[in-house]
Amino acid sequence: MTAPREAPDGHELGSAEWTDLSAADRDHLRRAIRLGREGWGSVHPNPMVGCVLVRNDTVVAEGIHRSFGGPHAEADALAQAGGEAKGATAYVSLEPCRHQGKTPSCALALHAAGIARVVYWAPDPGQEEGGGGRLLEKNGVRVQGPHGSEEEWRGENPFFFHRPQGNRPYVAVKLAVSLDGGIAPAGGRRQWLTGPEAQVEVHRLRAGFDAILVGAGTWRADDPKLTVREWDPPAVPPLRVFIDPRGDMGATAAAFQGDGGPVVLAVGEPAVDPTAARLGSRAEIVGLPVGPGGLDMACLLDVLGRRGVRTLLCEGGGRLVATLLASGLADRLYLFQAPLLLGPRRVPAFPASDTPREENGEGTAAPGGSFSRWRRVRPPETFGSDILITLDRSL
Ligand code: AOF
Ligand code: ZN
Repeated sequence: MTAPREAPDGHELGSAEWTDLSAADRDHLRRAIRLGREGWGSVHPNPMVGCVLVRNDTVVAEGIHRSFGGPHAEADALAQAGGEAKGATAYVSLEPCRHQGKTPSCALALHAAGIARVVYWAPDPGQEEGGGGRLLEKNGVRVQGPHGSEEEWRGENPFFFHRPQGNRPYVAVKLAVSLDGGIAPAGGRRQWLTGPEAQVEVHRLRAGFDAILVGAGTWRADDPKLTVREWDPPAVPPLRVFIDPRGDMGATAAAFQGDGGPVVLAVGEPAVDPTAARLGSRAEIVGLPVGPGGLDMACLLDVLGRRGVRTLLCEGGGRLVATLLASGLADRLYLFQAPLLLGPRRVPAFPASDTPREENGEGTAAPGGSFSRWRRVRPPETFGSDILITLDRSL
């Protein structure tokens, strides 16, 4: 649709530490990483991978893993290069796979095509998939990799490098915040904080997740559809999950009109039967234990994980986001900073009651909470007048 976003600059990718590589090597490797990003929304749960083939300082082909089950980046590049691949160097953002999966082994394909040298970025952690680097070396190909750190690899391919805990899906949180730290004007009225460019980016992000989640305050104020409208729709539209403790969502809600992924309503256990009777087949009703802080989010994530949701994007509101952050349930934060002030009666992004508390002034987290550190994944990006900061919870 649009060109893949620029790769992080060298510093952010730690390429200064790629000491075994020349400046030209680094450029080609960064290009491979950048190419891989075109797979967002269509390759998961596979990783995003790009490949650049270079012979005599000339790029002979660029390959991308474009769709789940489709050719890997190396196969895509080799198909374009034909005989030009002989003696070339392959720059790949992931260690070429050793195994025969849905597609043949990339390590063997590179060797068979006469590739002389392979430079790769991230190792493939898979039991069968990994080890392609060693296989290539055994076959007389010069191999340089991995480069970078696990945090960098995870920053680029968050789902692929995620280490799941139980059934819990990978959880990203998106929040648009005013300069004075609000998410909505007084009374929680609907108001777009970010501009159209940021909205497109949010739809692009949605396309890469299995499910989208919003809290009760947010759907009451916004009546969102949670569909992918401003980006190429993914093969499987994301599941749409609404928190609705009392089962209040009406059949006229926008989510029930038109197309979109299935709708899940997460309600308190007592509301299950009446809500199911009222909404019929419009929504799947999930009953959750109700505690003092609202519905049990860990339980919801467990249920969704068992239902096949591997990745989830929470789009607010503030209370839900604060709960996920404070209870250590969020892995990534997409923070859009919008250039406006909402004033003293704004709805705060992080309501005080839900943020982790210091106890005894010693910095211990509130029960279940954690003062987790967050690491910026890439330099801040601008979308129109808004700034996106992407942060991962440190390992
Ligand atoms: C590569 N290059 O472009 C990708 C790789 O079932 P398959 O054949 O599609 O294999 C999927 C696995 O292969 C995936 O889990 C990951 O380990 C690796 N992905 N490897 O050499 C690529 N996408
Ligand atoms: Zn492969």
